[in-house]
Amino acid sequence: SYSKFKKSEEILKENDLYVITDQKDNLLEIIEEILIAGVRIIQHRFKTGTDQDHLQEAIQIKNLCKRYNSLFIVNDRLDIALASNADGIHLGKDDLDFKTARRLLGYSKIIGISANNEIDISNALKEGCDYIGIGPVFETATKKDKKPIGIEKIKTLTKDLDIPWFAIGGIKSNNISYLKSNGFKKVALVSQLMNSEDPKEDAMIILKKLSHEN
Ligand code: TZP
Ligand code: MG
Repeated sequence: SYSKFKKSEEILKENDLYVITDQKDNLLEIIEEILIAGVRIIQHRFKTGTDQDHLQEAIQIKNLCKRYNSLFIVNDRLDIALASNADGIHLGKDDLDFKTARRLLGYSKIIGISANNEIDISNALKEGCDYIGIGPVFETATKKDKKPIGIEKIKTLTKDLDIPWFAIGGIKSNNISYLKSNGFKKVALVSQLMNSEDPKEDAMIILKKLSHEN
């Protein structure tokens, strides 16, 4: 049957740029700019504030994403993902386990996990995860506590991986060509767009660099 909406898995597969939010006064404006630029995957990352504020912001971003047929993924929090009717959740090491998330979210929602070694990846695949975030690739102020795993290690980890995976950590518009020349196709980033003076222009530049014509 025909639907004007793409399935979440298709959006994940077709898009190479995954943008994660930071806490900003003008966050909704930034998000709308990058949606206008063509970004189709947004993750809401909210680390400090009340649960009420967290959910309210999540619902606002979800509504924006819906207008632009974009995926809205919630970081860490299953309750916020459910309450905002997110398209999926991103789980790290300290978050609820995959099986519980799948049980509560169902099979129509996306579950992504963070991985930095072979065991993480094989567990994620066994559980039926929809995509993997791998990093940090480079050192990054956004996640100071994690040591970069580097390009060579990521190449080895992803050699036979056949679900979408996104490299993350210290990715900027000026190192995307380098990553691409090393076989990386998909990237996730925070600060490059969240701290940009012109998020729309910068998102367009990054999308262009990631595109196949480049
Ligand atoms: N996970 C691994 S590195 C990272 C996360 C959330 C932070 C990425 O932020 P930036 O600013 O794109 O380096
Ligand atoms: Mg997390």
